[in-house]
Amino acid sequence: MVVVSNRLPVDYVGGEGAETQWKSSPGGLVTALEPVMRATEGAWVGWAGVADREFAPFEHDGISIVPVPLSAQEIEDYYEGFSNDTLWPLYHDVIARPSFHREWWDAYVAVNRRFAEAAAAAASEGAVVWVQDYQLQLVPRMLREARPDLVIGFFNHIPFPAYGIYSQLPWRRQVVEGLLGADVIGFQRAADAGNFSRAVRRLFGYKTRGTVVDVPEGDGGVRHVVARHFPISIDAAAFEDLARMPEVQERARAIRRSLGDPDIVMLGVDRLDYTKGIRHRMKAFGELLRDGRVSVEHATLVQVASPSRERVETYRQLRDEIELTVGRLNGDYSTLGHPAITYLHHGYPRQEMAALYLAADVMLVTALRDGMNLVAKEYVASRYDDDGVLLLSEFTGASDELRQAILVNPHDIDGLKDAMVEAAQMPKRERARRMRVLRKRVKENDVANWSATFLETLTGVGTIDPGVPEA
Ligand code: GDG
Repeated sequence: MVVVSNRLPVDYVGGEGAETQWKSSPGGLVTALEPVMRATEGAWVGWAGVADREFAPFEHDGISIVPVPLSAQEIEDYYEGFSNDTLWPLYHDVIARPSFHREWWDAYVAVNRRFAEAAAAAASEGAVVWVQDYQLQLVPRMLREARPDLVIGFFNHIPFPAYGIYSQLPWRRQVVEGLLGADVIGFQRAADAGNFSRAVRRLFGYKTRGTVVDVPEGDGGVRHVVARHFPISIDAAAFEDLARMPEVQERARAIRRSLGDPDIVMLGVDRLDYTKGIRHRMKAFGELLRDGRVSVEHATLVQVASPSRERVETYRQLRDEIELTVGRLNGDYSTLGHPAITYLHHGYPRQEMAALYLAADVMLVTALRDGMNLVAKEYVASRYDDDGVLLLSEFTGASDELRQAILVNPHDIDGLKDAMVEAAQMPKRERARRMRVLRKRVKENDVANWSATFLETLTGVGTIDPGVPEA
């Protein structure tokens, strides 16, 4: 098996030649795929995270790593530009305005071709190749053209927008064509798969039956492509194990003490991204303080906003806005020893994240649009004590599964305020009842289950039943 993703599962940490050093960057995808990769002597194709450097392929922890080089200019145009300033805002329902630049598109095509070539060279006859995410949507078609023997899967980690929005993309046909090179195209939600099928029908007029798209081939035949949802998840057991560690529990108590021992700790954990609704939740919390519905002695908000895409202008502006809001709210409402908002612009080790989850009475996930949102699932997985309340935006993929959360529309600030108060006041029995159902769901569909389901579908193509129609 060959996995292709923008970033490799390892980071370059220095050294030259034989001294070159690498460190694993543990993420959900790596955890899920590691066992399969080892068992199949798999290869991982991706960028090492440093510009203008070529590295020879090497072995790391039983996985063969194939680095793809990117120049500083390509990082600007393909990654920060087309991926994160065109596709990202477009696919998240234009919450921010997407920029369309032809030079960015050219770089996207060139870089996708380089990834496809590297994958083609790494794959043995008849291998399974699994391409990840929106940065590499042209790779499936390029790979199929070079290597018709391969079985090709693609998984889109972010939403796929409705056609009215998608159709703004000047290269809308090329992108759909690129994706249709795969045998199976996976999405987070049934609605995303539905949006994709509609785009296929509108742009190409191909027939779709349930989850199957009939793609005409040059020889007059038809190739069946499956487009359906495979909701991604987390390594739930690993989060529970972390949360059960005595030192993590002690750390959770210490966190609460350091916040002035309030009755209610509310928590947000996000990459600092405009899709996550951080401003909306701060506005709602600020108004609750202003209205006197909560006081800083009673409730406090901790916001971890891990640094992200800091070279993209929209992200710089967002950071300024959030930091202005935090400063104002703290200036207006904090008292000595009782902060209104504790804002942390850092990344933390996973153990600290588990302690934060345990310390939080209310977890605020107020994304305006989010493919899945793993933070919601991590919170649930950590709460082995069946306590805590998850407040979850309807616009996350996670809300399809986590129905026992308090579901909110984050654009409705009054509704959000009421939901925050409801969460803070929820009786213990009700909290436990909801959390048990949420936990059952997250444990049943963990990330191992996700990858197994995707790969079973991929290796079973040809025998696929059209199944039920997607929404
Ligand atoms: C994309 C899609 C989809 C965050 N800060 C720290 C930290 N994190 C970890 C969280 C979580 C992950 O990063 C974020 O995952 P999310 O799913 O919440 O969001 P995106 O980064 O936008 O991910 C999303 C996902 O892909 C998977 O398909 O769910 O919809 O947008 O795991 O815990 N981890 C650590 N320190 C931090 O400070 N250790």
